[in-house]
Amino acid sequence: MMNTQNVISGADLRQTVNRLVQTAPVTDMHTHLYAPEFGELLLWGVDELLTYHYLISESFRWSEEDYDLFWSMSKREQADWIWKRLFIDHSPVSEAASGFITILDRLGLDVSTRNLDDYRQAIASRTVEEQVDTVMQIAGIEKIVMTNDPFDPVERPVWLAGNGKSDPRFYAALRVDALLNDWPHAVSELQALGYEVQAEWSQRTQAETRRFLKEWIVRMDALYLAVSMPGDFVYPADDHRSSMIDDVMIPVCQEQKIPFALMIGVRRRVNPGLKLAGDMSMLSDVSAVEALCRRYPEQKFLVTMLARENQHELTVLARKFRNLMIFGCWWFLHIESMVEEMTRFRMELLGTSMIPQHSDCRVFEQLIYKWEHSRKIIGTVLADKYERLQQSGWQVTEDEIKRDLDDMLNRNFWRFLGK
Ligand code: HDL
Ligand code: ZN
Repeated sequence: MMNTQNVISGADLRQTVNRLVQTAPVTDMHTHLYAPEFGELLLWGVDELLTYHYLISESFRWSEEDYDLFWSMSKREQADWIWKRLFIDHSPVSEAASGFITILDRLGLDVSTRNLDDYRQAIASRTVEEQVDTVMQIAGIEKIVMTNDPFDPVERPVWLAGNGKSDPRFYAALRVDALLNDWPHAVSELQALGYEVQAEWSQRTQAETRRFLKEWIVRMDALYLAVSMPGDFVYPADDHRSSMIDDVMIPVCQEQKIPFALMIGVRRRVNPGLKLAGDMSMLSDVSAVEALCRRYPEQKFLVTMLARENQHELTVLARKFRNLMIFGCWWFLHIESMVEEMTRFRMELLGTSMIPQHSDCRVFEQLIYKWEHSRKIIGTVLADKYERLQQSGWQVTEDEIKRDLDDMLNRNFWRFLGK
């Protein structure tokens, strides 16, 4: 018999969901943020926020200036350049631009003054530790999963000095795109780190690449192994990617008992002049994910795809494979219209057995807007579904709403990891 103590009446339901969704603790399971121990890798403050690569590409739509002229500017000059074009000369109505305004307001700054130097001064008056604590509290973020790359010369020494796991709020994900997408470069990096690998796919090279992954998974206590793939990723195939997955990545993930995260559908540098801002999305092949899930039923796969056109098929696939956990509205899909569309059909097809969002934040204060906007949408969709249940006499309790939100925003991730 159900506990009728805290059944929510119809009139209070939506209000209760909205209250609970705004405060539900979140594990942000894919970000490019870092704990303060990582020093300059942790980006924060007004100039980093305004030079976010999303805003760089949007600003160039209002400029005929030479790309290299922009890249020759200081970070502050770039921020001023973007502020003028996206905020003063034109209204900041895009997701990323309006997000900057949301951040300023939630940090208690007076948005009506539009005085960028005042904002800079106010935020720069804090220590990075204070800003991390403040932002995580405002955004309701309990745990953050970083994106960690042993090939990064700035990051590697932090791990080798044993300082990567100092802050218990931050977790590692081992990211090794080069192993899949730029093997020649990976070979030179691995050789420089003392691993006996060669370009040809010998048993020794496979064993040494597995040793590299195992050593770094252990060193980082990595929660999962992550790679991003272009949309032309096909599997199985008689190519390097399939060999790397079958001979190295899957065996290591199975031995270390961690999920393999695939982020599929990026076409890098379609406009080289924009650098990091020049990446594009592309239609991908969901059957590659299907083949992996079927071939490795004991292996857990975390998957997100970049093209809107792939989302419904990927969601249907998740109905077929319990070792597939789809997550987030990634990158160009992290906009209100797509979060709404994707959250609706994901919930209609999977119930609450999915991870509706991750932030992908690169600059720390972005947690504030990326999560506030998404929480509202997730709450609205969930309330719609509860109301339909209620119309049929199904009564929802406050504890059940908390449970469902905790599943989607936190527990589904950790449960999938077996933690
Ligand atoms: O490959 C990735 O993890 C992407 O998220 C890229 O980092 C991309 O530049 C990004 O920041 N997307 O939000
Ligand atoms: Zn990312």
